[in-house]
Amino acid sequence: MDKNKKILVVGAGGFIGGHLVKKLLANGNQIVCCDIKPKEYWFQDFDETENHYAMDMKDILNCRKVSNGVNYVFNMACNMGGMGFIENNKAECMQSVLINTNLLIACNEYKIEKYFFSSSACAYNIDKQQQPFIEGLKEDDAYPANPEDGYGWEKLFSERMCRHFMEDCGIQVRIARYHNIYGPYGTYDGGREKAPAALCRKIIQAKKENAESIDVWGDGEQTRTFLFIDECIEGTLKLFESDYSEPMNIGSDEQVSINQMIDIIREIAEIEKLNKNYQLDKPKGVRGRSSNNELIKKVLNWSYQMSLKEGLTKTYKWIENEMSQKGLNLSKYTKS
Ligand code: GDC
Repeated sequence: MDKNKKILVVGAGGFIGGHLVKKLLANGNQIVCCDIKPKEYWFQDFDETENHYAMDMKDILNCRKVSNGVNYVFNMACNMGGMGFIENNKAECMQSVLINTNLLIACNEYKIEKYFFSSSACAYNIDKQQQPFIEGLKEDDAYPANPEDGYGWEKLFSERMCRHFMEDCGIQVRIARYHNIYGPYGTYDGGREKAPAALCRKIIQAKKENAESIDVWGDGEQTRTFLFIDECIEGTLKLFESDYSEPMNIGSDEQVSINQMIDIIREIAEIEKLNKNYQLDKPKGVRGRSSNNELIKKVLNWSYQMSLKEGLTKTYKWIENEMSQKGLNLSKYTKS
């Protein structure tokens, strides 16, 4: 990354946005950060950056205000969460289309050089994710379109909006489809947490209380691939610097069932036995999801390295430490 470039990170107070800002700062870039969340809810907050707290990027005036004079824009902002959130807040999730739309309009007005959009594995056709262990989803598998209702439709639509701003207006775009990114400085309670953080939290709590079981959504046989945050940032920057403008998977291919992931976390917690209380009426999402990583290997010569166990160990330790300092449900930003 050219350190002379001034970069806007939208969603800088969030999980992936915060890690991205940290990396870009280390590179020496000048950074403008903004997020709809007030200051106290930012996961990472740096003194060296120009920070705009509680700034709603659904408003085009705010998009114009912060896009003026920057070279690059990373759109890491959307109203999102794990299955518990996106399944029950589809209208909220779809409104993130305004962030992408207004940002692209502002970026075109100010002739910014390059635009990054953080898309999701939820953009993939759900018909291809009905079995627990599936072949990895290739980028082409998003079409014919039948994505996750609400959140996934917004992602797929916004991907296409990026494509057409590139074709019609000449903005360079880069689009990543993230496959369940996890790690420290993310949500672990409050309703928006994804499975890795939620299950770490439940096991930490069970250990503390000597509980014999934890609640698990579904029958635990549903599968996913998960990618550790540091590797997500590495892949993101590689993609950004490349000349590849179509959507690209950024994920691992270590596909595990939720039951298998729970067993990995149980070992990290050094608990011998833990029963699973399956809650079949809770949000489950697709039955099986896995990332095919051939394209990123071919185009960027990049692959993830970290095992799920290693990444979960780092995540577990961070959540354990947070819970011992702050407890549960203390600082969760739930208002959209
Ligand atoms: O929430 P998530 O990580 O989202 O859930 C994965 C699976 O884990 C689901 O089948 C869910 O039912 C199961 N699960 C079991 N127990 C629990 O306590 C729990 N909490 C949670 N959250 N899940 C539990 C995600 C989206 C993201 C993002 C990624 C991209 O879908 O929610 O917004 O875009 O996909 O890959 P997941 O993987 O279905």
